[in-house]
Amino acid sequence: MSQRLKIAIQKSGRLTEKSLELLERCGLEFTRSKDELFCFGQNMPVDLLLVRDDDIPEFLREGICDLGLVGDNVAEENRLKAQAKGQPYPLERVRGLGYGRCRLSIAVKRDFDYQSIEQLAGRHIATSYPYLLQDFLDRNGVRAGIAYLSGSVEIAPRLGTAEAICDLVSSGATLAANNLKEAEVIYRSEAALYQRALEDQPEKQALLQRLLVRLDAVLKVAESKYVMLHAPKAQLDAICRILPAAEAPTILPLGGKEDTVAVHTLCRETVLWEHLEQLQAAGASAILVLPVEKMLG
Ligand code: PRT
Ligand code: ZN
Repeated sequence: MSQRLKIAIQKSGRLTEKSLELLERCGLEFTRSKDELFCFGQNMPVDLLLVRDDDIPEFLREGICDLGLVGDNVAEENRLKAQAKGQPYPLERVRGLGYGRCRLSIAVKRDFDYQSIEQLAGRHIATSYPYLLQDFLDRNGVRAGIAYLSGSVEIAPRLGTAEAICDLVSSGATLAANNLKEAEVIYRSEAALYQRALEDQPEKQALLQRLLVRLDAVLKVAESKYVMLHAPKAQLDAICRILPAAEAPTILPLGGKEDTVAVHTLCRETVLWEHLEQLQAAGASAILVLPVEKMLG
């Protein structure tokens, strides 16, 4: 029987929708129902396991699955834990996936006059990430107490169980709502593709390579936008310099307008509202930003 590649993704949480979407954009189709633990790959020998995100590194280590889409924060915490226990950690980060971005930060009460990490010496920090936190404290030569909490870390200072916390932050709204402020960013994270060692399984390895070609194409397209605009000829250079990671632009004449041209180009980095504002300020008009569906070469 030919071998099937097993990919673990989060069953239900912040990464679930984006992970499924990404795999679908790679052309994978599954017979799926969200409350099932297993999704069968219909058009390629690639199946899905829907699990808690914290279990993904362990599933990879034990060979229950071959690939996992998981936050770097979870993978790195597990790597440090294995390292501290002298256990092997045969996982490899294959690609960053660009979603699930967050940072692991130390936060203190808003009225704490925070200046430097030394101020945390001898204090208690509540966290769900004891190994990443310990690693950061060690690298900075600070000795502090770590209080492990599996959730609701942000309420620890209010309960008086810790003076500081170390938790994931994305918008910062949770910290603000709990009267806390960010003091140190100790780790930056995004969802990433991890694999276990597959050297002894050439069939699975070949499948992974096929998947990676598609994944790279999908990731490349994700940020790319096709931009069209009208530019006064005199401002053409200035306008082209604003376009992020732009290819050589196509410049077209505009019927009935001597001093204006149309500019078409592919931007390979995210086009932000700030870019559009700058383009407009430089004299561009009729600015269109179009998504790119597929791209080869
Ligand atoms: O049930 P399961 O164990 O699978 O899910 P979970 O509850 O452990 O994880 P989940 O779904 O909350 O997060 C999954 C992954 O998403 C994390 O491991 C991170 O890699 C990533 N991620 C990105 C985040 C956040 N952003 C995030 N903001 N994970 C959690 N948060 C939490 C944070 O802990 C805090 O409570 O959101 C709050 C802060 O958000 P802001 O926007 O208020 O700053
Ligand atoms: Zn979790």
